[in-house]
Amino acid sequence: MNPERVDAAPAWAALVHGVLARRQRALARAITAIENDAPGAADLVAALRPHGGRARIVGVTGPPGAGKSTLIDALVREWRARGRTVAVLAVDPSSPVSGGAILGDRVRMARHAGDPGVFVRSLASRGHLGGLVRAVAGVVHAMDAFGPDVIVLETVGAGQSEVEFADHAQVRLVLCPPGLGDDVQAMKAGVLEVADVLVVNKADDPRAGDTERQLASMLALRDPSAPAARIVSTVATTGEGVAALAEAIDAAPACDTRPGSGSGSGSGSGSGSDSGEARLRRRFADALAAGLREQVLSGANATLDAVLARVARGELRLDEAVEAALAALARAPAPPERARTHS
Ligand SMILES: Nc1nc2c(ncn2[C@@H]2O[C@H](COP(=O)(O)OP(=O)(O)OP(=O)(O)O)[C@@H](O)[C@H]2O)c(=O)[nH]1
Ligand SMILES: [Mg+2]
Repeated sequence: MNPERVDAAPAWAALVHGVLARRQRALARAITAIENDAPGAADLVAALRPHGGRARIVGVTGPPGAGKSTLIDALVREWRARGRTVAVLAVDPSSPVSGGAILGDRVRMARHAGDPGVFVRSLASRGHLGGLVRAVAGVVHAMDAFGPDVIVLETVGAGQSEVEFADHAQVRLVLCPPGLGDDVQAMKAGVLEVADVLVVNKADDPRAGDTERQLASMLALRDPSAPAARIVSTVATTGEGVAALAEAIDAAPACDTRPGSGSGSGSGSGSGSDSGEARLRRRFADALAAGLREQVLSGANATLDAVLARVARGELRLDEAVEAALAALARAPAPPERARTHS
């Protein structure tokens, strides 16, 4: 591989040009800069961002081993057969380095190596989830500027973070392999709520029918104002059901989740603007929850710490403390632009 040069900020222009010219190597270098939060990387993202807006962004989440990567591989083949170009971003919030799963993905995806219509990249957390969340947003912008027809975002369903990542997507797939048993109920309700397509992958498993029925009854309980979700069964290893899944993805209403992207940039904006608003609201809620969590855990917020101290002294129950904290935050003045960056 070409040794990466760490270019100074003036080199962004060349890199941006390379990405827009659809040179994979330029995109790879741009992503490395964003991932490493290189000096001026925010400028790079800002330069690339206006060039996006074309790709349909598909999020794929589900428990470890559900078959996400195998299914994405099968979808990539299906899309390529339909003449579409694809970029895949695999995100592993649980592992500090590109671990086994992602390495496996690389091997699996190697079959697409040399195809200029397929670009694959993975990101791991390196122990700092906040950094990863930021990097993913930037990388999606870079991939978008590169101009593929489809961007796929794979995230392991290992915590609440998958909802955050899935909210970058316009169409969300949640994999529910058979054999989860009661765990289907236990699956993050939030994840099921935001799914556009529930995929019963590993449909070659005899328990797949049960899973489908369980999911169907859970969907019936979903908030009726939520957009309808479909259930599709697939066998990723053989490709069975993958064409139908591609159709379901095309048929799902694409909500524009790109913040500040109301600049009329073509077909990326879908019909469901209400739903787009709801998604932005959820993204904000998730990001806010993550931010509050960081502040509570680090002890950086004196207001929250004061409430916590009252819990420790037995003056407040936990639920009362939450109310008190929310009330205290509501009284706090809105922070000025670029409030303190650390405490
Ligand atoms: N029988 C069967 N096996 C499958 C199917 N899809 C995937 N698998 C197998 O399930 C295993 C896990 O597949 P992956 O694609 O790596 O799953 P993943 O969800 O990406 O896993 P992580 O990224 O580690 O969370 C592999 O051994 C696949 O061959 C399927 O439809 N049927
Ligand atoms: Mg995987």
